[in-house]
Amino acid sequence: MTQNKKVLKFVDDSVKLCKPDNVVWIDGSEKQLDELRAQAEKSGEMIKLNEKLLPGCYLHRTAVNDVARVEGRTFICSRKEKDAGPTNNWWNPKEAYSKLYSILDGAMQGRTMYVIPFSMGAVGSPFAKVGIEITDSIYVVLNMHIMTRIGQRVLDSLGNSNDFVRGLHSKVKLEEENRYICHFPEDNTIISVNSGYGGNVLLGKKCFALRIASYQGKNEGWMAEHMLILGVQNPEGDIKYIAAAFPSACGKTNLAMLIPPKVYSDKGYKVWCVGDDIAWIRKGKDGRLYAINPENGFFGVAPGTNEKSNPNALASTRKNTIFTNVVHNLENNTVWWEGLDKNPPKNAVDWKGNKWDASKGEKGAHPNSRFTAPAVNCPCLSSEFENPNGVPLSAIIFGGRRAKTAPLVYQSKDWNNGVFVGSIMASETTAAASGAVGVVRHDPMAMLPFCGYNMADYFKHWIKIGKTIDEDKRPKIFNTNWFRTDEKGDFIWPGFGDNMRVLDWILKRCEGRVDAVETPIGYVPKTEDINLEGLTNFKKEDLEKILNVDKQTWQEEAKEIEEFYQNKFKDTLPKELYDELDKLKENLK
Ligand code: OXD
Ligand code: MN
Repeated sequence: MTQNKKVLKFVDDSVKLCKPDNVVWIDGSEKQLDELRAQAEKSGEMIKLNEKLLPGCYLHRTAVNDVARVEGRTFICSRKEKDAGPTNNWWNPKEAYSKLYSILDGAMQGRTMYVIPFSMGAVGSPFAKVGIEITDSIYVVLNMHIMTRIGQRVLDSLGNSNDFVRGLHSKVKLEEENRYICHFPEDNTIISVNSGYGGNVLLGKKCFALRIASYQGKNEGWMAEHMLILGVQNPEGDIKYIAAAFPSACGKTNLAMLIPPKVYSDKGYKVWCVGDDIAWIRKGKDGRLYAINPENGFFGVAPGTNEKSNPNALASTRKNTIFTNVVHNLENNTVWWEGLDKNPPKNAVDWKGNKWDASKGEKGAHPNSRFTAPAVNCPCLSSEFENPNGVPLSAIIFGGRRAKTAPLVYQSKDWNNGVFVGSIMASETTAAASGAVGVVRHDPMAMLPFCGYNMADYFKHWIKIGKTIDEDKRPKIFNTNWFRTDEKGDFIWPGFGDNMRVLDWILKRCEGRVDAVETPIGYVPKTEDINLEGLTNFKKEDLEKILNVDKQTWQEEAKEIEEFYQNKFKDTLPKELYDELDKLKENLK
């Protein structure tokens, strides 16, 4: 399929190491994919679902001990430890290669090795980057087909270039104690062993498009971010684009596919989805920042997705989708998860493969169960989705899941203050990564698990990018928090489609069409400027509550931030961020 000597050598070396029975190059043809689907069905790796109700859809179950990203076993293997920085696990590359090669030695005996050429970004886009993933999993091939652009056309676009990421994955024996997700940014290489969970094994996604790409972006002058991208169309037909960073399982997919409330849709507002998880951002010819979504599908969290919370996501999963670790509804050979509707199937199998009785109170779908759905299925997919030059950004939003502290929305004072706002992001942990859930942790720019190099240098890179853009062309930077709770622990803000009301304020601020209240942390809306029309059960007093910036709480937060900065980064942190912290402390006096 290719004459590229570097690609051929990578495959040859991997064959010598893993010793598969045979090697199959993925050309991207439907014929080949169909054969693989049939094979996976025959072996039980995937279950074919009801062709009438869910055409082209399959169900897969991972091993019970392999259901989320494993941050504790994810490594950045740079030559110098300081280049991985204080927030990453570091492993000396020599030792890491040696251990990984010993695990991979003969790991594919009796198996087939698949070679997947893939492109992150539309093939031929100036943003696009090529990868080759080698794997022994058909599930990985079929997911990569949905999540990226694969096949012969990718090899053709690569030509004889050496500019591709080498990804080597093997399930080996799915041993938890020998599970490693390793990145070698200086070698453009990723090795993942003993896992079959998407975030650990679809190497185009977190491993390449965030960890390796963030490192490439630092060296090449662009940014790889854990951000959704959406376009808000106003009644005149103008579309403004926003990128937003939220930690895993904090509603990026829901915001990216938002359906505006009636008061907005009646006037002609629409929201278009460009991406729900990753943005690659670079300066365009006109001096503004442009973003593409390097992916080609959605790897979304299933539980909680329903007709009300996210009808567009649900519609995206109605054909050619792979479901992982959800409930198998045997009544009609479809799928179900908690929060889909109030009617759990009576005759069903849970995510572990056991007969499931909903009335016993145990969850049927894993909280991190997923759908892998093609982007083209999405009813609100932006017409700019394939635009090789991306979309121009008017605003950037950072946000977390915070029961208290952060107001519904605030605007930073300028670019560096915005970088500060991103750097102090904190959020309650979710089921997307293994470990405790609901614990507040600092997660700068939602990149804590995904920055492929020293995070202090990453902050410097953000500051540097700001300097390269004229002030009037820089996107304005905001922070949102949909998750403030009342005394009973219930969410105060309705969220979902009603987040449009906040996006509306954000865009008005970008256009200088609305005033704001200056607080110690930034600009907060005047209550009358958040449109509450048509919102039942939500009072102006509730809005006042969630827009409130409590000085004492923020004084404590500032102490927290200082500790975080000092403990993690000490004097490696850019001076600009310490200056911003000083300003915040001063404002809070
Ligand atoms: C994801 C994640 O899958 O962040 O997008 O875990
Ligand atoms: Mn994510």
